[in-house]
This record gives sequence, structure tokens and C-alpha cells, in this order.
Amino acid sequence: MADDEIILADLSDDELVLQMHDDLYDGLKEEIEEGVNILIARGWTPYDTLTKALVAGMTIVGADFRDGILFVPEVLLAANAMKAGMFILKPLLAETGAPRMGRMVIGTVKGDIHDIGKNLVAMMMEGAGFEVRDLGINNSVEKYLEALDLDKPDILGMSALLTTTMPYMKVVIDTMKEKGLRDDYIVLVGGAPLNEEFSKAIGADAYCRDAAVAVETAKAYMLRKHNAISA
Ligand code: B1M
Repeated sequence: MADDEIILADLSDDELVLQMHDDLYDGLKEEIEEGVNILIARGWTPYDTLTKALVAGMTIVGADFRDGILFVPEVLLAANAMKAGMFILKPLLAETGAPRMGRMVIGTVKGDIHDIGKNLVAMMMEGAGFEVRDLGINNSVEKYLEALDLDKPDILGMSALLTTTMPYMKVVIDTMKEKGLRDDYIVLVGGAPLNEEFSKAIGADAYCRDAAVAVETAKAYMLRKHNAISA
């Protein structure tokens, strides 16, 4: 063992979280897995582990990617490490015993391969009691419509991380309108470049800033839907 090797288990919580930010930055998958396991063993909630260790680390990666300090290969490694950590947390987030809330179909739009945020939303929605079908990335309007027809979800969720792909959400919503389907579904949208104004302009029901907001928004809409049915 090298003298300067860091033993993750010897670090305090704060030191470990900072070290995990560094490890995520360096794309160190095994270290991220170990860090997640240590935090969970120390009694951290899956949600805190996810947001404070992983999502916060990814924010640093995002800033340096934007500033040209990191490039696609490095960001891919970071994304892989992040996914490995999320993989450990997924069953823990789903184990909340929450009552069945409703059904959601979610996917990243055509031309866009970013899926970490969308995966996180899917995980948190499952944890909150929603049945989720994840369509993955690069979804055409036809794929969304096919899933709506097949699954009859309450909610359609769309994710876009690029300014060039976010307009595709409007293509999907406009096609739903043309086919007379729009009002049959709650349409929630999210992704870093979106905002409330954009969501209104394209005719979505709501913009969700993050996964926690997506869960709260979905719950609120489901409550409204149930109240409307029973009224
Ligand atoms: Co890309 N990328 N990327 N990238 N990438 C961004 C988005 C970018 C902002 C980086 C930057 O320049 N700062 C920039 C977009 C600029 C723009 O459009 N204005 C960018 C670019 C340019 C690109 C490429 C074009 C780079 C290139 O090839 N030259 C290319 C595009 C590929 C394509 O899609 N066609 C590309 C590729 C990649 C990688 C493959 C290397 C990798 C993706 C790996 C993967 O996802 N499997 C990647 C990554 C990792 C990023 C950053 C660094 C991180 C994204 C992420 O995972 N964040 C990103 C920088 C950034 O966002 N700051 C960047 C963590 C995640 C938890 O947050 O995704 O925002 P986020 O999700 C949040 C909320 O947004 C919300 O909840 C989530 C959880 O809280 N949310 C939803 C998201 N979807 C939702 C759906 C909902 C509700 C809420 O439905 C109801």
C-alpha cells in the first residue's frame, strides 16, 4: 500500500463526502461504491448520500466541463462512477414501503443521451410509490406515444439536458394535442437548461427543478386527479 493512500473508512463524514467529490471527479468507480457503502453503514439516508455525496460531486464535474477543464472522456468516467453509486442506492430508495401512488413513463428526448438526472427521477419516483417505466434515452415522439398507449400511465415525464434537444418536448406535446391525447396525461418536464417559463410555453403541466420536486409535483397532481374523479 502506498504511504499516501487514503483509507475511506478512516475519514470523518465531512472528509469522506469531500473525498467522494474528488473520486467522482476522477471517475473512480470502486471508490465511489465504497464511499456510498460506508455512508449507508454509518446511518446516512439514501437520499442524503445521493444528494450530498453524488449529485453535489457531479455539479463540480459539470462546472469544469462547462469551463473546458474536463472533456467528454473524463465526464463519461465520472458519469459511470456516479451510476455505480446510484445502482447501490436504487433498491434502498425504493424500499420506503410507500403506498402505490400512480404510474409514470419517463424518458430522455430524441437526440439526447444524458440519463443520470432522468434515472435519478425514476428512482425517487419509485421510492415514493410510483410504478415507473423508463424508456431510456433518445426517445422519438413515436416511442413516447407507443409507451403511453401500452402502459396507460398517469404521468409522462420528459428529460432534456441540451438546449438543442429541449424543443423536442414541444414536438411530443404538440403531437399529443393533435391526437387528442394531451389532456389524458399529466406532463412533467425537467433537465438543467429548462425553466418554468419554457415548460409553460411548450404546454407541459409543470417544470421540475430536481428529482425531489418531481416527486412532490407528481404527488400533488395525483391528488388533484383523484379529487377530480371522486368529485
Ligand atoms: Co453533457 N452537457 N454533453 N454529457 N453533460 C451538459 C448538459 C452541459 C450543460 C455541460 C456544459 O457545457 N456545462 C452541456 C449542454 C450545454 C447546452 O446545451 N447548453 C453538455 C454538452 C454540450 C454535451 C455534448 C454536446 C458534449 C460534446 O459531445 N461535445 C454531448 C451531447 C451528447 C448528446 O446527448 N447528444 C454531451 C455528452 C455528455 C456525456 C455522455 C459525457 C455525459 C452524459 C452521461 C450520461 O448521462 N449517461 C455528460 C454529462 C455527465 C454532463 C453534465 C456534466 C452532467 C449532467 C448530469 O448528469 N448532472 C452536464 C453539466 C450540467 O448539467 N451541469 C452536461 C447530474 C444530474 C443529477 O443532474 O441531469 O440536471 P440533471 O438532472 C436533475 C434535474 O435537471 C432534474 O432532476 C435531476 C435530478 O435532480 N431532471 C428532471 C432531469 N431530468 C428530469 C426529468 C423530469 C423531472 C426532473 O421529468 C419529470
